[in-house]
Amino acid sequence: MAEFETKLRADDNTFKELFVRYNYNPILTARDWPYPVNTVFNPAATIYEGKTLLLARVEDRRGFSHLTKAVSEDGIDNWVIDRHPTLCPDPDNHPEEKWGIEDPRITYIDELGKYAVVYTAYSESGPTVSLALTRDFVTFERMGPIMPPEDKDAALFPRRFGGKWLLIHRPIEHGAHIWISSSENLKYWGDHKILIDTRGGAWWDGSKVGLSTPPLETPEGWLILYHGVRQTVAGAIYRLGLALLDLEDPSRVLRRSDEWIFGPREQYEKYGDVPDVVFPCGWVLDEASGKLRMYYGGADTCVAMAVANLSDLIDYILSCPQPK
Ligand code: BMA
Repeated sequence: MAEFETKLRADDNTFKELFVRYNYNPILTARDWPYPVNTVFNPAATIYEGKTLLLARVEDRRGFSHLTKAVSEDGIDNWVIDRHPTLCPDPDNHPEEKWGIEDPRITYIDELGKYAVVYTAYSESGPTVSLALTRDFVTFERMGPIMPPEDKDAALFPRRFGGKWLLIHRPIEHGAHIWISSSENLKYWGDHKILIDTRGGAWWDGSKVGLSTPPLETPEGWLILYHGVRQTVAGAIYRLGLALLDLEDPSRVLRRSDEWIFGPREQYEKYGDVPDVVFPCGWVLDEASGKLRMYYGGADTCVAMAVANLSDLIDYILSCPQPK
């Protein structure tokens, strides 16, 4: 028996995970919320006034989502949660938000001195990508839908390339691939191009792919974390993979991981409203330590965190194949 246990431990160590889960996951659940909600998941993340700010998707008991912020000094615990929703759907002025707003991604845009929050607006016309700008996460300037439905999983790059903004997004029809588009004014988008395709068949990302966290600028290129979905007879499995985009022309994919690097394993990832889902919408780099904190939804029910060394992620993605 003792020998068996030693063997098991040895086996556990043979595969070194790039992202290590926080021991006290989940970090936020519906029970922590200051008002009654069904679930809290898929948070965006950024640094605001030196603190970690999460903008979580909060689903009420009708099934509609809104966004509420939680702020922490160290990004790990002692979260201070807004007493009321931070950003609510506004169906009177924005009918595309009738069934809620979901899955935000935050990018700080230096040129504007504002944070861009790109989120999924949901209504009977299907999910679509909407944009709001804010300086303080209290008041928001809504720019409305920037893509026609069906589209989701979008985030902005923090700066222009050759005078144009770039957006990564995922139109749903025709294979559910990840696309990249450009704009001169953040409102009207064109030059649409497939960036990362679904690989079909047996692949872990065979049925759908979508951007997870906003692109992270590194000297080697833009680091991309994306989710891939595999449909099985038991349902869908949401896992994560990495890609690297060219620094000056992010429509060029330099590398893409063949294997998934993080997937549902723990109770809070495997059991919940939607089983077998890990779904990050934000990550925060601690420059001093080089540690990257990824915040993700577990099973569409709670918020969890996992940490990686950025240098390990870069070493790993540079060892991955160049897509043909
Ligand atoms: C996606 C989005 C996510 C969700 C995931 C798993 O399409 O709706 O918000 O976490 O499905 O249900």
